[in-house]
Amino acid sequence: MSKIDKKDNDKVKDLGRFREDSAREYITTNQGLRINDDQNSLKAGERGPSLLEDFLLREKITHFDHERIPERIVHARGTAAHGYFQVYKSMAPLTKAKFLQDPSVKTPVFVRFSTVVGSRGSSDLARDVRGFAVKFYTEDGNYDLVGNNIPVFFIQDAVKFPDLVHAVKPEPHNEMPQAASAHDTFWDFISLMPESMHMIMWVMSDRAIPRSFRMMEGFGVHTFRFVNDKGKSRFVKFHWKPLLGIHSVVWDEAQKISGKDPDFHRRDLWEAIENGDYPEWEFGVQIVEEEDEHKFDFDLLDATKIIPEELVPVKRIGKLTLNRNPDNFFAETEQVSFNPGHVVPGIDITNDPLLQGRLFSYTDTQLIRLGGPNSHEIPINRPVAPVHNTQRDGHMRQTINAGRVSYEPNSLGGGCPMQAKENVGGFVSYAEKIDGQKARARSDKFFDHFSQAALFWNSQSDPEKNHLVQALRFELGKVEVAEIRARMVAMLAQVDGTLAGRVAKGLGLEVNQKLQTPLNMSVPADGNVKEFQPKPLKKNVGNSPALSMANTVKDTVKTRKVAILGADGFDDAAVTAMKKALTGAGAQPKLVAPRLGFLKSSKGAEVKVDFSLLTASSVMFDAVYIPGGEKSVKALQEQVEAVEFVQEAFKHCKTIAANGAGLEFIRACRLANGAADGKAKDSAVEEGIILSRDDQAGKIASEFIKAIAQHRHWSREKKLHSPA
Ligand code: HDE
Repeated sequence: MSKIDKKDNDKVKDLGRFREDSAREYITTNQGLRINDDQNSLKAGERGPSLLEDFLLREKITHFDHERIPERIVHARGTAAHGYFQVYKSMAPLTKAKFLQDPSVKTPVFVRFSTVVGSRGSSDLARDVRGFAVKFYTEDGNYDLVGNNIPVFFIQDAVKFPDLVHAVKPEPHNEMPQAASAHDTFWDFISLMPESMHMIMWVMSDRAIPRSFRMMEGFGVHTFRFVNDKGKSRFVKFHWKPLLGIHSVVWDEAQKISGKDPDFHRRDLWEAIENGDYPEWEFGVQIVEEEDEHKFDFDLLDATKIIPEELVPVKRIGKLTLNRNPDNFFAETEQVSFNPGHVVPGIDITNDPLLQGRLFSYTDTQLIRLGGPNSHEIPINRPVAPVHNTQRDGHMRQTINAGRVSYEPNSLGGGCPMQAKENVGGFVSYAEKIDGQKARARSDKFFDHFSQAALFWNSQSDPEKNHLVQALRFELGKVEVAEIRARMVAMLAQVDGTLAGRVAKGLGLEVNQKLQTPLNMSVPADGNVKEFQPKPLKKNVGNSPALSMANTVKDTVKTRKVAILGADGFDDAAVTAMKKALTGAGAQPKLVAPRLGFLKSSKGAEVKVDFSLLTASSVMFDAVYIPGGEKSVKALQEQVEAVEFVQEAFKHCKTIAANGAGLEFIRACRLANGAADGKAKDSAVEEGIILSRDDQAGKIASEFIKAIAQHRHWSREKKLHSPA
């Protein structure tokens, strides 16, 4: 048992000793002086000027004036939770990392999810990559797996990161647009960066608009190393697999959520944890033996490439559970600082040039964001492993280092603190053999920019392909400079002709196959200047089912939100039965009505309304149910918001159910095709529309639940849109 475990096996990182509890306490100054009047500043007479001597006022205002710190340059918008990680069985043959040895040990974690581009106050539903940063408080020190929900990145070398971020952030002259890549500077940059094309496929797919943080994958992105206690190293790629499956919203919905509830993802995570529906992910690893380093068509050090799961399967080795919300957003979520350089014995880095740059960047950025070199002492960042070294002083130092000795070697401190040999947990970098010439270059294999982009495209289902095309049309449609649009279409043509053709059609363009890449910048190791844009390797890239969300888990409605639309006189028995069935399956039925307060059911019972039609919208729900009760249905029909609610749920391909008099309401909504023809049958008239004349909701409940578990019913899309 580890030290953490001996204390309390179920314990998450204990911040208790830092937590203020003001219950039944007097208000004080920061010096502990009790304050007698916190309503009035000190004045020369009741109507006189304030006095400079008012130290109470000055302390309070000064503190307030300095409450804000710089937001993160990227990943500014985020939310986080505490939890724990448990390995399924000892990973000793692969790694000596202590937190991956003993299945009975629960390692505390703090996980922060984020968007990349927007400011701290921007919407959760921007089309963007999501950060997925995990801090493991292990007994060997903190291990940070600072990943994303997309397994590749835009660029191959850290030196391009400032350019990428400048291009995607709001444009510098007018600070527009906020939290969006749909503007000229981003696509100008991308259209000149063929290496970004694989990533572009992912960010233009629905992966970039997740339904929930709890329903997205996570990836370490880079290739790392596992090292076991015999010193044997293997390459490893890290994955997080959500147990609820991978699901997304649609773009129209995302834009509407941004207005209706910009905190949608933050709220979703918070509420799930408050409700005891703890989010879970399995930890997966892809292992590549050292001797197989060069057996792939791509370079393992290239962060724009994945190792397809069909080539190297993902082995699930443990589980992450988030079970506690932070007490204070600023103290924990804002002040947490991650760093890919925070590793533990058994896990090591590789020469991926993107990772190498990150190893510098995180400490550097935190020096200014958190105000000095002591941010590791902030409670959320403190390791549970003891810290001893000869670093001293600096802004806001918390530790009181006793004694005279702040250097090593020393004799006055008895030689302490001393270096740790490997057998007592000392970190020893993997002794990789390096033999090369200094060069500003990349290996040849980095230059296949399109094969994996094509692999991603080929692996998508038809609805996913349609969404990707629409996303590109939207983004490029917002671009003002025509040459940029044309350049992007030419770039897409290198990935797939049909893709480029469809995007071009939406933009009113022809596909021009000729790439216009004016750059000539790479010097490979052999010294020959290589064209920046090599000929794409036209390999048969095949298909990887693991890349399509269509193949994800669809067997649960756990935590799904279902709106029950009702008004006074709703069918009591039907709602009771439906609520029972939904709750039993783990979903969350919510009564949405024309007004707040209580509704009177058909039986005269008073039932509390959860949301009014003014504060709720269908984009906040996964499915809708319209019960019978003639009075209720009539009232809803007169309410345009209720009709829109169902029409929008239909448009976004969500499951809709109605029975008894509820069918009248469905008719009034004039949904496309069968569902609107006024001849609702006793069976579903269209995928995901479950209708029954019978008053008893119990009869359709299980069908309704099965349909909700499918997440969306894309077949309906064809009827709504002109073909994408
Ligand atoms: Fe980051 N990144 N990044 N990044 N990154 C930051 O660190 C950087 C990259 C990622 O919730 C910053 O403390 C460079 C890839 C996450 O606090 C900064 C490069 C991946 C978070 C930084 C990358 C990430 C950050 C900004 C290219 C996925 C949020 C604030 C070489 C594997 C962590 C901060 C949190 C944050 C630099 C590329 C993930 C500036 C230079 C690839 C999840 O240091």
